[in-house]
Amino acid sequence: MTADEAAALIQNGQTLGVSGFTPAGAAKVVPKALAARARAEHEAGRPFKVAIVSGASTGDSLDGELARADAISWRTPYQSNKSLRESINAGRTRFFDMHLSHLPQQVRSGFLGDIDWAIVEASDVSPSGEITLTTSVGASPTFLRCAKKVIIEINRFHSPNLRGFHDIYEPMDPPFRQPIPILRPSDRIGTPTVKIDPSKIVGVVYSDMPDENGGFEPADETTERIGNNVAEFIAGELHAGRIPKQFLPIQSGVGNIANAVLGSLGAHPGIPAFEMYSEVIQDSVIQLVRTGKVKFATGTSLTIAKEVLLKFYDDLEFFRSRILLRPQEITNNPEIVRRLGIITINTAIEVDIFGNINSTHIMGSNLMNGIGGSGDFTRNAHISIFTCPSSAKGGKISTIVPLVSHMDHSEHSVQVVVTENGVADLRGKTPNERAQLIIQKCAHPQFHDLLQHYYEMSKQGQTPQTLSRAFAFHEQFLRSGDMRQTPLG
Ligand code: 0RQ
Repeated sequence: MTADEAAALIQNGQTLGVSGFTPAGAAKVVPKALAARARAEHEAGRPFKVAIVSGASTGDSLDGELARADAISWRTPYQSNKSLRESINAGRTRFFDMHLSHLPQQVRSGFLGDIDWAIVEASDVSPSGEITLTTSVGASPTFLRCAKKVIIEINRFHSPNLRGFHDIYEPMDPPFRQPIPILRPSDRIGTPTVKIDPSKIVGVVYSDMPDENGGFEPADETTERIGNNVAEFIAGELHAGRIPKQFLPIQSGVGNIANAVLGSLGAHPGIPAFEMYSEVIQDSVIQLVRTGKVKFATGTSLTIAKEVLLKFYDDLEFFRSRILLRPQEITNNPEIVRRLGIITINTAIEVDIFGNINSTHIMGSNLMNGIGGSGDFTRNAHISIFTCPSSAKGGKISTIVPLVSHMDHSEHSVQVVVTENGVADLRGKTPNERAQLIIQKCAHPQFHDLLQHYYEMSKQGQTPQTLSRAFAFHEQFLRSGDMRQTPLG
């Protein structure tokens, strides 16, 4: 059927489980048609909004188009789209921010209500209901199994030879759950396709749209210094024997900084060729697989620029034994993250002097993207690292603050903080010691005195804090647009 015919089947108030983990593998043409339908309904004076559950973020044809059509009533578990962010922060879309590994089990358990439709991008579907996915797995196997009805978008932009790049495994739910038998990143435990009852498939729509991945900013001096600091730290840990000589798998977060950090890890002579057990496989990983520095990479999405993906498809047989996509419930699974001993590297929006991390909110109130998989990995890591530049917005914001304005990862989960200025190794350190380390090693020199003053005036108890001044930096920014003007209180 056409995308318009598929969109016409969807009713106001229904819940859609959509493919997509980042824009990779996201449903594209049906959501776009649905946005047009919503606009037409609104113009006719009728309400039209749907609830959207995805693997993680999606592309602009889904989250962007639907948000601009004011057609998303409720959204979970993650997003990174400008229009949707605006809709959420303005209160037009209700957003539920959740750990990505939790999503499939919560869908199966009915915590999020019924899934009326699964709309899933595929590279192939057989008459018996065997579905080969494309550049992401995310939560699609669960949506396909749990949804009442299914629409498949066959995307001919993708290689028709993707069978074998996916390892589909859905654990049994408690009390019947078994150990997940992954002992090495490259272990395969499932099937290459998702199998469903074909009678649920009410439509197949064809498309040829590439994934809507934006490229990355080239590494600048700051991100390069952050990357080098991370690489030096990890090489030092290896040298000191705190990372075994066989090395450990790496997880690296999303965004520009994460992409630059991976580039630095790849270039560092003291770091051996390594494996990745991660969530998102970004551009820099593909390059490192080509050079042999990354021996194997598994994730739930292949989030790479169009040109990089086309070259990947040219060399598909080279990558077949080196890249594997799994459900997010498996890539982000705490059991496996802890068992494999993953070194996790994620990005913070702000860090406080005690090592608490805010990954999701700007000035306490406004959502940026969401917690994503950062909590799944951080809490269970062998070594958990957070990176960020020491300042933002041209130096007007210190990313090191007295107290985070929203907390996603607490001091109990965060072991190492890295900025372009240095590395604060927080393992075994008290809150007082942490504060001194983070100010001295990580803060921007412009903010040293302000932070040190806050610490000195607060110095008492296990965790020194002056509650009336803890958000003075944020309050100053909201007043004048510049944290540097924060008065010494
Ligand atoms: O603003 O977009 O207007 O330029 O925030 O910041 O420095 O470009 O960083 O692209 O790496 O994203 C935490 C958002 C970082 C991301 C976050 C402003 C800054 C800029 C973006 P502009 P950068 P990145 C899963 C991993 C949560 C999910 C996660 C994220 C914009 O990494 O969403 O970790 N993480 N998933 O100027 C105000 C501050 C600011 C600030 C930065 N303190 N105040 N604005 N910005 N700090 C696990 C995987 O395996 C993938």
